[in-house]
Amino acid sequence: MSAYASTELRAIKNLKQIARAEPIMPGTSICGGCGGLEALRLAAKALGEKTVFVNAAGCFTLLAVFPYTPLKGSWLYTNMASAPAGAQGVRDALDVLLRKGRLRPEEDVDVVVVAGDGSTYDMGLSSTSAAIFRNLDFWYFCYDNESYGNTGVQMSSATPYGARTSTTPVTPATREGTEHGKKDLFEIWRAHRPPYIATVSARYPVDLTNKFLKARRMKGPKLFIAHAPCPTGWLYDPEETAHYARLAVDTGLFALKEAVNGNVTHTLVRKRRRPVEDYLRGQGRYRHLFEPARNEEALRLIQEQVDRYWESVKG
Ligand SMILES: Cc1ncc(C[n+]2csc(CCOP(=O)(O)OP(=O)(O)O)c2C)c(N)n1
Ligand code: SF4
Repeated sequence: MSAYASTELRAIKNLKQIARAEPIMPGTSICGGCGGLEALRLAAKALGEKTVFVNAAGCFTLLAVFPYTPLKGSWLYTNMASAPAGAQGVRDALDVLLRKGRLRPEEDVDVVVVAGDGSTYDMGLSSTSAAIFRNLDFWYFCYDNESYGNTGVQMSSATPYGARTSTTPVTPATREGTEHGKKDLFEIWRAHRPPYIATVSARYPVDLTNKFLKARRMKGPKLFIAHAPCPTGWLYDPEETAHYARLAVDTGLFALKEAVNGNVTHTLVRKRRRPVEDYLRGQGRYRHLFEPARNEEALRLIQEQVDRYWESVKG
């Protein structure tokens, strides 16, 4: 049960109302400064202890290396493509126990998929689509570090245009590194008509928490895409994770929004956005856009894409 149950799941207004109890113990094998871990920590506060995490292979698999886990909930490890299918098995087993009276309703637990963008946008998309289609009652937490981080920062279909990865290096023929844009996972899920979809950032913890509290009122598939700055893959100093997490939102590159029964609302709309360059500059994965010469065309394309997105939101 959520640590917020006593407030009857009413929206919180400020940081002080965020649960103090720490759901993730210190001493994990995750890199220092991992932005995804901070988002999961806040999510776990809102989810509470009665949770089964169903994890697709990736960086966060290091959160549960038998017999140790820093999380209070249970943990089930699956291969990259099958976490939603694993979640279906766990939910079905819980439902059978509930039906047979071997589990009391108050003992029931939430089933939460935890997966990186490689599983979420690529390998696990088919099993996710099937789980949403079956209206599985589960939560899906994707920490989107925009690459296959655990295996050496290869490109995923969540890697943004212009970022360098180990499989999209910068060469005279590929001056931008990654030439594709990010898949629109929010819209892919929305086309399946689940009750709840949200994007979240650990730098906006009140917004993140309220989205989890709101989703608790809904049964069925619930997606959270957490922006996950990754010092190891994005090549910046680990102490700057908060800086880049904030800039992603403040430049408009990462939009904070939700869709309740398909209706989209932006939960933060800035009157003035910072230029995207403020976010790109300083990350090693974008260095080639600035040095040895500025790639004006690529920088303009990225800015225009963001401006177009926010223009469409107004309309
Ligand atoms: C079917 C399959 N292919 C490849 C692998 C090897 N593998 C393990 S973790 C990983 C990267 C996962 O990337 P992502 O889902 O983005 O999570 P991250 O590592 O970034 O946390 C890969 C390719 C695997 N476990 N299963
Ligand atoms: S590689 Fe990136 S996402 Fe993975 S644990 Fe390290 S900082 Fe986090």
